[in-house]
Amino acid sequence: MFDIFHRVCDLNYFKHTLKTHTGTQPGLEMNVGDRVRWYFASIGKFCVFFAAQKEIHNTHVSPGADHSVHTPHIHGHTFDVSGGGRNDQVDLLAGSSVTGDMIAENEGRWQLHCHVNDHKKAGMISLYDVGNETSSTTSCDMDVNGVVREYFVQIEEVEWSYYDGDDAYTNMCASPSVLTDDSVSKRSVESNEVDRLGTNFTKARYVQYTDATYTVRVQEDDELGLLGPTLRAIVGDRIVVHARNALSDRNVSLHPHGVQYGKDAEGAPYLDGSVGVDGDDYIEPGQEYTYTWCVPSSAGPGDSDGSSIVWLFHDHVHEINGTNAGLIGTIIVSSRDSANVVDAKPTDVDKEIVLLFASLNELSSLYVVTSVTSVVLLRAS
Ligand SMILES: [Cu+2]
Repeated sequence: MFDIFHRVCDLNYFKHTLKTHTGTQPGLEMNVGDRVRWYFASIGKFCVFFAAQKEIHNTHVSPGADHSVHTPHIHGHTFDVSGGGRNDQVDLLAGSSVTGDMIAENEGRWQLHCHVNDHKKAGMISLYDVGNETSSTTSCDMDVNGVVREYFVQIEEVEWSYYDGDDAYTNMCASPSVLTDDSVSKRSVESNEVDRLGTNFTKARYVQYTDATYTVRVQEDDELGLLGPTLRAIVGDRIVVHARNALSDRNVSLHPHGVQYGKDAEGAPYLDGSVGVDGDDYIEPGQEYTYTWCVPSSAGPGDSDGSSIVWLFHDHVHEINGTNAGLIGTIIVSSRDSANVVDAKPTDVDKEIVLLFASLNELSSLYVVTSVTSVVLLRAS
């Protein structure tokens, strides 16, 4: 039996909202074991999330707004996009609609939000509730052939240069040879215009180490750039991430997409009844926390995916500022029938390259004050 949900949200001129109240949207409630069909749709200047049992028409169409790309993302579950593989978020252009089927299996209050930074910042956030009418708790059972994949990740402050001074841009999308002289990228790094901050910034990164002493770093692939380590697992495994916050004065977290987690391993503080209770929401400077993430079949490739699937993990304490600072990494999950058990890589892929396509806004970074101050001091000297 499918629960068919309908929900209308509005975008007014300045605010992107899910027409939410403080708390869950009425009707966004389900129980463990329910089969749920999500309808996501967007139409030009306003967005429509169909996702609740009864339809409530509260749509306001306002003139002028034109932010019609949305990426609604749910915490706590994944769904199968009709004709499009497994995901926990969808891409919506104006006039498009996407359907996703999921089985509610993770009890708790979970966030539903647009992953476009401006939209999230403007309030496009809601919650949905998964109750549990049975006495059994949500399980995180490993496959009999499953493996515990253990990672040691330290969150570190780094001095980062987008341009190394030679004929190469470090960790940018393009090399100088393919940029025209008036391109924004080239002007950003080469111009001395006063409104340019230059190429060197204080950033934060997830850095992988071999063990809990955090002394020996794991060799990184060059193309990762700012990206954190690629965490790997095979369906049926369990991922254990020991995380240590080495930043001097900022709380951080690791929030994963795709994999399954309980409220003690979500890494996202919001009004779900567990803020600050379990220790996962934020790791204070100098502190450590261990996240345990399960990798059930819903975290692996769907029927129309290839032999592996990639998910993000990122800071969710200051989701926008943290990711702009560089706190982003990936998780690659391989299917059980085509993975190397030792390294969890898909056996039918010769080489994997993980690339991040993102516009990092230094003015929205955790370190904006540090970076701007150092530029001002440098110019004053
Ligand atoms: Cu989120």
